[in-house]
This record gives sequence, structure tokens and C-alpha cells, in this order.
Amino acid sequence: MYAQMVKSETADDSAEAVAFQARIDAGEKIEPKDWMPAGYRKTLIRQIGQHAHSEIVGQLPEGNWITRAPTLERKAILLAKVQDEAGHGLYLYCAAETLGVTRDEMTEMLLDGRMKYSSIFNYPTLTWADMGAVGWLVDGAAIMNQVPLQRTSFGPYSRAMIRVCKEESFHQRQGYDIMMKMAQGTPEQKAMAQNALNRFWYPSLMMFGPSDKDSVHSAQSMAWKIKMNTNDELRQKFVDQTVPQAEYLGLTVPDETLTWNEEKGGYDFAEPDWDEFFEVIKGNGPCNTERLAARNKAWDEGKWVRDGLLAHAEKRNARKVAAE
Ligand code: BYC
Repeated sequence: MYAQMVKSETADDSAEAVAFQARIDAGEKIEPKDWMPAGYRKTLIRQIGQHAHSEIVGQLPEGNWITRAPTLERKAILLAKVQDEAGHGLYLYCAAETLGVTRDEMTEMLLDGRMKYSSIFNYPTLTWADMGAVGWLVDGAAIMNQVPLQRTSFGPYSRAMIRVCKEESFHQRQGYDIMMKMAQGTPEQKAMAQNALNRFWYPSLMMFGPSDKDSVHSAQSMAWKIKMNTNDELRQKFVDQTVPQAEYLGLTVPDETLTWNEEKGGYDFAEPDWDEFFEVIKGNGPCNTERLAARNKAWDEGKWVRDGLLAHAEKRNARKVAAE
């Protein structure tokens, strides 16, 4: 169905485009110097760039708790996780740079609102239990999306995903471990865990993007294997995986309509509030202003470092040229 829709929407029947699609259909990887349609390049820059920004902005809600982690061990683990997110951002910026855009250009587009980052990071982290919920649900949703992306058609993106997924699995387990500890703790700790689940459940479902009928990019992105599944397919898999985990914790998913559907072999569940989702991605979520202000501050305050590194590189280069 998707392939038919795409064919009628795009009219590029050039020999190059036909050969390109044949390579994708045969499961070949596309490498940076290969010919690619302008739309393929543009979509990848948008998606990989947005993904990279999500990793970097995603450090903020968790960084908020590093100084307040309840034990030295928890602090060390959280610190390592937040550092991993920075690393993921860097691999992804590098992957996007192979498509002809610089990291500085992408950063400027993030800072002035031309590029997005994941909606989830516009929600606040109010208690320590939120570190559990973020690791368990947010990293869990990220893995659900990213495991198939290890097979995505663009070589540098798929290779970056392999490493990212390994680290995300550790992140999810550390989140679940926090939830487990709190759910088995005092009644107050269990209530904090339940409250975190209540607040992060629907925003986590939103991470997969709008429902398929409203997803503007899915058809073309799937034909190009930039996306491997639809938004609704991944959301369903996430719910099916996560509900038994919540039951194991003794916590309740905040959805009274949740029921197992024998026929489809999955849960029926309530959709998130899509009006809220579209407001958040337009910049009107609870923390959008704060997140972008933090990134702008870091960018402005890091200018002297960037300038210094550039001046140093220019001097070294000039010395090298003079010596030759
Ligand atoms: N947030 O046509 P659609 C992580 C936008 S975090 C914001 O379905 P697409 C991490 C979309 O960009 C996860 N915007 O789009 C975990 C488009 O607008 P534009 C980061 C969203 O691209 C812990 C419009 O809505 N992962 O890893 O086919 C700590 C229509 O949507 C969202 C990735 O980025 C959203 N949730 O599908 C730290 C994975 N959803 O661009 C970090 C790679 C949709 O036309 N990305 N929009 O203005 C993807 O797989 C896809 O881009 C999406 C959306 C599934 C997210």
C-alpha cells in the first residue's frame, strides 16, 4: 500500500532514481558518496538531526537529578547514563554531517526552532522516581524505535544505531531497577513510582509520533527504509511489552480502557491526547522555553571554546603550510 502511495506522489522515474530504489529494495546500504534523491538526503538530515538534538536536550531532565541522586552509586550510574546520551548525540551529528550539513548548522536550526527534538523532553522531572520512569519508559520507547533502525538503509545511521541500542538497553534496565526499588519500598516511595508512571505514560506513547493517519512522512520514509515500521506499529509493540512490566512492579498503567485483545494478540489502549502532542511540538509544552533557553545558554557560553579551537587549528595549519 505504501509503495503505491509513494509512487503516485513522487514522479521521479529517472534511471538514477529507479536504480536507487532497486538498491533499497534489495537491502543494500546507501553510503554518503552514493547518488541519492534530494528528498532522501533531506529526510535523513531532518530525522537524524532531530534524533541527535533529542539526545542532547534529553540530558537536561536527567541532569537535573545528578546532584540529588539518593546514593553515591545511583549518582555514578546516572552520570554515566547522561554522558552516554551526549555520546549518542555526537555519533548522530557525525552521521548527519556525512550528508553535507554541519553540526553548527544543525545546532543553529535547533536553537532558532527550525529543527525539532523529541516531545518527551518538554515534560519536567519532578521526583527521583521520574529517573526510574524516564529510564524504563522513555529509553524503552527509544529502544523500540531504534532497534529496527539498525537495519535502516543509510549506512552511517544504521551503524550508529547499533552502538546506541546497546547502551540504551543498559539505560532501560537502570530505570526499571529504580522503579523496582521504589515500588518495593515504603508506601510513600511506591506512591512516587506510581505518580511518575501516571505522568510519563502518555508522553511516552507520543514519542512514536502521530497516529498513522496523521503521519506525513511515514509512507515515503518506509519506502526508502529510513523508517522500518509505522508509528502505530511501534506504539502497539511498546504497550504490549510494557504493560506486563508494570504489572510485575505492582503498578497500574493509567488507562482504564486497557484490555487484552485475544484476536489481535495485543492490548487495546487509549490514545494520547493528540492536541497536547501538537501543542508540545509547536513549542508550547510545559518545558519548551526552559529547554531551549538552557541549550542557547550552553551555546553562547561555549563560544570562546569553539573560537579558541578554531584559532588553534588555523595556526597549526598556517605553520604546516609555512614548513612545506
Ligand atoms: N517529537 O510524519 P511523522 C532518545 C514530528 S529520544 C517531536 O510521523 P516522522 C533518548 C515530525 O518530526 C528519541 N516531533 O514524522 C532517550 C514531523 O514534523 P516535521 C529520539 C515529532 O519523522 C532517552 C511531524 O511530527 N528518537 O533517543 O516520519 C534519553 C509528523 O510526524 C515527534 C528519534 O528521533 C515527537 N515525538 O516520524 C535521551 C528516532 N513525532 O519534522 C534520548 C528517530 C513526530 O515534518 N526518529 N514528530 O516538522 C523517528 O523515528 C521519527 O522521526 C519519528 C517521527 C517516529 C519520531
